[in-house]
Amino acid sequence: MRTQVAIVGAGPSGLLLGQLLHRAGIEAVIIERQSAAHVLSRIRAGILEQTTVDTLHAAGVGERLRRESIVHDGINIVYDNQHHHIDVRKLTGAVVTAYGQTELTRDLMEARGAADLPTYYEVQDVRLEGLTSATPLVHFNQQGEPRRIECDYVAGCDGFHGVSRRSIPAGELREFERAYPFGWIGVLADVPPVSPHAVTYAHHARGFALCSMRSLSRSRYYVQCSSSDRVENWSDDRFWDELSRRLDTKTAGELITGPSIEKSIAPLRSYVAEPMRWGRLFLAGDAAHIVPPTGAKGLNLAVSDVRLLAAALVEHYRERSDAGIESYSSRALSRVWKVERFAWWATALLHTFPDTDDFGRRMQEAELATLTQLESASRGFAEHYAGLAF
Ligand code: FAS
Ligand code: PHB
Repeated sequence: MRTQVAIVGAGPSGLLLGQLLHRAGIEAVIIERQSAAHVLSRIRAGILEQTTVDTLHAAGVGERLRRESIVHDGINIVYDNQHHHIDVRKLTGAVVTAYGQTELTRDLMEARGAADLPTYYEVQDVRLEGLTSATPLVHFNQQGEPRRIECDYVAGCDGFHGVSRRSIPAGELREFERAYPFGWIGVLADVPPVSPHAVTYAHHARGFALCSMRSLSRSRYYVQCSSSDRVENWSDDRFWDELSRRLDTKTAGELITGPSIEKSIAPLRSYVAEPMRWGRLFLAGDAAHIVPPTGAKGLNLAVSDVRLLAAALVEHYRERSDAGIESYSSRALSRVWKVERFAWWATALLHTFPDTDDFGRRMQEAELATLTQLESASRGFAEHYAGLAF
């Protein structure tokens, strides 16, 4: 088959790119290793920046988000049994929006299905060929049948473990990585969120904790755990007890617990691959970079890549200009590195590290006091959290 853009991966990056290209009259085919149900079964991000919300509306998939999302004016920071609120709207004029990645992905899948756009799920053995030629090829198998896509460009939206980044010759790729000595165990529970109008980040000697939500009746909570920990070690009772210990007394007293409906451990890592383009292959989202979820940036950074890539491809096909294509990697990476720094800084600030000495702990406490008591520090944090302007 032939198309203009072959998209590898039907996560948020691939589906959003497909939707933006479709709205611009550009043909794209999406191939996905998993089933649609499996993609939707992953519980991941929950907080959207304003630019992400704007992009979803521009893509024509923001109606349910408008109805069902929860707008947050700020976020809470808890440490030393103190509870501080950072008023993001007052400090930046922007807000953040709670709307699960699962729902965003569902909205994109439904829009693609309604337009009957070519999407192949449960493909195997994806292989990219001719990426530095004018006619790259994407090979894959579906139900044992070998298939091939002839295209102008390939969008590698296949996440950290995908095939696209690995299709760039090792000598062409520069990789930067920081693995953290801990992970997050996350619980989804059908109980009202303890703080429905703001996400709460907690720093405690026992470790980091986070209180978020998916709706006013479904909560998402995390606690820092060892990177070698296993879900089986965490009964619901243990999880709720540990979460309560890491919150301030007032918030812990208001926590409503209940049976977990999902429980999983996510490793924390910072990772960037440069460049984000090689020949006719573009990388977007987790295929190119990973941020620790401490700053709620993974999904939002994927959306900002897709915004840039979609605009570059529209400019190529409509205006016969390759300026956007030529500058995609450098422009995307400029934002990627600023967001990587924020997520790395927030992770260092809020988590406990095994090798932190007494001086290091005092520095964390002083940084938290500065962040919550000095308006200029709060504003800097709020500007990053709400999302950097384009
Ligand atoms: P994705 O990984 O979502 O999607 C890539 C898609 O490509 C997948 O569907 C995969 O099946 C498919 N694929 C892979 N290889 C393929 C191949 N060879 N052929 C075809 N398809 C292939 N971000 C936050 O902001 N907050 C969070 O709390 C948070 N929690 C996370 C927890 C986990 C366990 C993980 C892994 C990530 C988390 N993230 C979080 C980040 C996450 O939200 C990503 O930023 C987001 O999913 C990025 O979307 P994509 O770039 O589409 O990548
Ligand atoms: C979530 O709701 O899953 C969430 C919120 C904030 C984060 C990370 C995850 O920083």
